[in-house]
Amino acid sequence: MFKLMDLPYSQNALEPVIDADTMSFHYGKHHQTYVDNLNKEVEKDPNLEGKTLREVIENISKYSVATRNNGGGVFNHNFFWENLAPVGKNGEPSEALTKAINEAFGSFEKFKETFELAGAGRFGSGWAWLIVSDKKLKIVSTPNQDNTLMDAYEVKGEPILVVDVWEHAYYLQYQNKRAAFLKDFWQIVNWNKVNELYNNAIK
Ligand code: MN3
Repeated sequence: MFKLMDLPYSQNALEPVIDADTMSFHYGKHHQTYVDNLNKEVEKDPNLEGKTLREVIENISKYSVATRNNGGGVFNHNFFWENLAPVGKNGEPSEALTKAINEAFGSFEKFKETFELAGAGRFGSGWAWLIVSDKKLKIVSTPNQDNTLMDAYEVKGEPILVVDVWEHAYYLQYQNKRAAFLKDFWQIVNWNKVNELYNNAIK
């Protein structure tokens, strides 16, 4: 059985970028529902028994559509919460990551712009990701709860940074202004975590 992860901070810790109300619904209701619905699939499919979430995601083509949607939902939200940290306690991109970003996108500003556009341009619900693919940085967006670790998804790579652009991620605070949420998002990126994920991904 899968469990809802503990948040690495309190529900108001990401204010003013993500307020406690949004966090309470997003983590306490939406994320919890993905966990509950994934566990319903575990009850139906003995092949899910004893697997790690990562194993399920990497072999998602073997499982049901509900497992893809809810397993992805659990994995992506776990990843997202760990990608965030309170304003002023969120570190900075390492020298190695900054160099790779400049090589891939021309400048840090251009990288941010491209990432924001990937999020803003995702029609409907989904995610924008910074991934390492063949040791190079790439920005992609995925629909629904898909990610680039899924064998069934067309783009492959190790995620290092993600932002949730489902309306539930921002609507209580930002209403229809997804682009404004994406601009504010940079204030709470946990660069220490992103640096660590980058270092592991290029090994
Ligand atoms: Mn969400």
